[in-house]
Amino acid sequence: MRIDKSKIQEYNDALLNAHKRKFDFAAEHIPDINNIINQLIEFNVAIPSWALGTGGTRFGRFPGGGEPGTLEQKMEDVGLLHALNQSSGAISLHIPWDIPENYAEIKSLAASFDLKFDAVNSNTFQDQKDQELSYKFGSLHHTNKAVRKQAIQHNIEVIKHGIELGSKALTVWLSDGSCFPGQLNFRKAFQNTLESLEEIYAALPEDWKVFIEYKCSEPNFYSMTVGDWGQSLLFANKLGPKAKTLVDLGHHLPNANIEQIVALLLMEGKLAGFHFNDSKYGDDDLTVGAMKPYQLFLIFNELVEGMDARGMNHAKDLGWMIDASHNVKDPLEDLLQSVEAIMLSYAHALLVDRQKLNAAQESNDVVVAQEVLQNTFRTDVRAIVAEARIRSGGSLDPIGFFREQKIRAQLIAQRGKSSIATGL
Ligand SMILES: [Mn+2]
Repeated sequence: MRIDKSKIQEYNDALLNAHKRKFDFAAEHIPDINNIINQLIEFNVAIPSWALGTGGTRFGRFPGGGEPGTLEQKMEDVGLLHALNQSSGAISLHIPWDIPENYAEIKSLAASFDLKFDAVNSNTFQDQKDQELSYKFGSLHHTNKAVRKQAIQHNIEVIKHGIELGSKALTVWLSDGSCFPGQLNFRKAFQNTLESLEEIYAALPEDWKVFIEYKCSEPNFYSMTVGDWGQSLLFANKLGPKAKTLVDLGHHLPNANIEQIVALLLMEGKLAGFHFNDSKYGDDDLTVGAMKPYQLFLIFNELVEGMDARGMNHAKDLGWMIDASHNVKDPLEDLLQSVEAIMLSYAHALLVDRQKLNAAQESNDVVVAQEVLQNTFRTDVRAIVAEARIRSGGSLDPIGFFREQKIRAQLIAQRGKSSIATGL
């Protein structure tokens, strides 16, 4: 379904006076507020094609109805999110869950929703129907060369789909690893993976990148062949300038200092981008900012500082994507919450008084350094983010609008109560 822009306008009009008061108050002491709003307008977070249906756990899945059953419907859903928040202008496809059949049609559909194609994602963590060889014991690291070959070929296929759609990056996440001590020769596993990645790297077009995602555990519980940022960076450095490390917030051991990892990867020019989610215990795939909003702000603080130090474009020079889907919420409402949390953290990071923070760091004034960050974090920037949203044609209150317009009920009416998103 498509959102009628006049309905958004109508809904905004009723809320405008109250918003204006909040915005004026929030903006009062920010000298370059328009510059900050423009940066917020530029910033977009890609939505993965698998986040539009209800996720599940291994215990069950409880779909809420009206889920997108085709790639076209998934794009419609991302278009809907983007119409409401003006910050979700890209979709990240997962192959083979979402193979486009007609590139020209899919591209023109994307253009009609003002969507771009973000990184394409390969999948060698499952066996597909009719697949010749199994990935039970891994893919790019497999002891059997024929299995590695099959996985390499799949990644090259994914690149080909991406080229047709205008993507510029391939994300490789491997479930390769071992569940028991002794199962694997770590060095051989690394070398097999490197050789496989070299073949994939050689198939990348000139202006493409390969993002190497790491994860500390799961589905393997003793070792992961790309288990942390050190391993990913080793691969990225050996492969060359087109290879970079992708950070997924849920893929670390508990209490890892992700902001420090980000700072150093950026310093090395090796940070590919982000998969946003939140977690309490493991790879929980919870809504961004739901558990550790201060950590998210600290990460954005390092991102903005580090990108500015390298003269990078915040909106374009890293890949930004949500990677979460869970069991109990309407996936579209959840994605609106996640994007909002990201925008709030980004806004906070833009507001940090860098001069004061730098001076405090240089003079080892620990208290002032902490004050600078915490005062910023405790500033209410919701009206600033909302102002950016309405200036670009979005809704003042995306979730309020979604509920008022009964959008899920409309989707159920169109697609049916039992329509299930493909892929998950
Ligand atoms: Mn991820």
